[in-house]
Amino acid sequence: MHSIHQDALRIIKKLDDVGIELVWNRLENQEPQCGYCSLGLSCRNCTMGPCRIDPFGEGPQKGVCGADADVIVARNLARAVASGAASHSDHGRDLVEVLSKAGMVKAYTIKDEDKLKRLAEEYGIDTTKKSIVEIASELADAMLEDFGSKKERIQLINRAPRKRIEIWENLGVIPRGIDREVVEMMHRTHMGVDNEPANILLQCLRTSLGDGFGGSMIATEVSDILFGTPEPKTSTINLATLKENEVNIILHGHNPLVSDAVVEAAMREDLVKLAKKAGAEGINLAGLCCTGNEVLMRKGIPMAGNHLIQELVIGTGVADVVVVDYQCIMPAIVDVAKCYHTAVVTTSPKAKFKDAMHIEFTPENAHEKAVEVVKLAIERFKQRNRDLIKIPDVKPVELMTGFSVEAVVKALGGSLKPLIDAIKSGSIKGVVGSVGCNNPKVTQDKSHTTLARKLIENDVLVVDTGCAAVADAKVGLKMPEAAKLAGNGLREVCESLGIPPILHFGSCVDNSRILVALAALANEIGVDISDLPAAGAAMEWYSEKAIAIGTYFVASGLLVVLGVPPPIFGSKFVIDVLTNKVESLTGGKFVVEPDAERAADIIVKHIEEKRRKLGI
Ligand code: SF4
Ligand code: MSK
Repeated sequence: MHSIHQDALRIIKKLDDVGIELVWNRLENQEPQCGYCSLGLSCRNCTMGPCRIDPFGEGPQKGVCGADADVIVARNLARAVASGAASHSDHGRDLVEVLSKAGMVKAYTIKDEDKLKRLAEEYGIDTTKKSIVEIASELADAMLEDFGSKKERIQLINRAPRKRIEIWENLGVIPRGIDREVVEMMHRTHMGVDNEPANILLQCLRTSLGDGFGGSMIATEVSDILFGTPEPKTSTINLATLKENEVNIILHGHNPLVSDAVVEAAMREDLVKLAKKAGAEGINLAGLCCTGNEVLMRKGIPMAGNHLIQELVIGTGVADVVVVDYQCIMPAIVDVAKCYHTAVVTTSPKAKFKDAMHIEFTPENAHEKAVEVVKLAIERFKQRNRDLIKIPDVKPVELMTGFSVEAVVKALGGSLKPLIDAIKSGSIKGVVGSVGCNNPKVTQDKSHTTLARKLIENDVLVVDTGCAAVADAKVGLKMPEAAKLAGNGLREVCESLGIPPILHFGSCVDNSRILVALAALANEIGVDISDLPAAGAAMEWYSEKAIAIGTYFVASGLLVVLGVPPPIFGSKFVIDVLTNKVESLTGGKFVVEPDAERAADIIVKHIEEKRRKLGI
């Protein structure tokens, strides 16, 4: 089965009936996928190759240059970590560049001045007698130095507990600069540079930390400063959030810079009037993937779905415009859109799509371009083919969102102490970050939701981000009423606070909120992150960004369960390091377990073990 959800299954059938090719068909067309690549045993890092290593030991055991299986597998993994870290971090840099202009351009102002000042002070900036615009500009300059300069360490790494920082210092994996670690990773994996697999894997830790405590953390913090720190609110989710009688604009990608401007424009009275003149009852917005998570967390904009919904949303026949920024946007949506009246609009000079319409957003023009997108959607609304319309006949599911770390602390009455007390008393056994994507190799959302249900049953508080968060929301796990599915301890805590047992922490870059929360918990208790009864899981991951996230969780001392096997099984050495030896270095490790029930058992056992060691 492709998905556990009726909304998805109904549109898949509709599109299948008319022969529109979807991600699952294309996966089938690719099968059998290359065994060498799946094991990480192929290399095309230079033109003496491409090379591959025979996993059965009968064929070649060395590439043309002499690299063996361990080197090739480690190098391939390293390049994936570098790409994932680069993606989050470049997203962060875009936000910092806008921060430097905030208040000076029409579309972007400072929404959270307190957070701006707190961050500025954390960066050592004197905020007295300075205007908000001046502070924003100075903070942006200081943050840009984290990307690449002569610094010895990035600023926000200092949020980690002292013991954790010492572990990293001893391993030599403190990131010096966000860009620097990515560039060095690419350098090391060039032919003839770093040919010691253990050394390559250490640089994986450093590069990923430059993402988690660098690029991603900056992206989250600056998004909060520019667009507001999320607070709890309710909204709705699934394909039934699309409205037949309204102009539908789908917001897809990751960076809130574009989606936030479009949300503002869609609320303008003159544009709503224009939509009504075109025969619509209004303008409806729905999010996809992480840009959807961003506007859901801050503005309560409904969510159409997660990664594997992106083609299906067009298949409803009512998506008038799909406006995208970057990351996780399948080129295939342009092909599906050709069968409908839908315009796919790209907005970034670094993410153009063949045959899509390009409306380039800059900090200076975002306001006008957002209006242009809304007007385009109104025009496209008029061109809908009524015969092709089918919104799944299901009810939108309600959800609660907006749990920034600040919001959690506020809900707890101003400090983390009540949470620590609940953990100590055993009402809450531990905390798990459930993160990552959808992957067509896995029934959509089955593993995410199975894991989440089993964890809360065992009194484990789940915080989720990205597509995992969307999965949990679609089955109703993000409403306070879901507390009745939790064990008695967690249930009581949730009911007393009026919160769900699964807290939405945001988008992919917002995994940094999980790091901040765990670091704060560890600091408050006076232990290291690796001592906490905590873990991470990415049951349906697909992207290189997820590899970077998993790696910075492991580097931070967490057990991380992966539901989709990473391409490392061609090297016994790399498997042994990542699933075993790394634990003696960082306290964290990877476990690969595709079965979500078993994954939950592993995590619960791990949490019990950590509790035992803490004596609680
Ligand atoms: Fe082959 Fe070595 Fe070149 Fe990779 S770097 S393609 S293993 S020769
Ligand atoms: S959108 S990286 S599919 S979580 Fe962040 Fe979802 Fe994964 Fe993209």
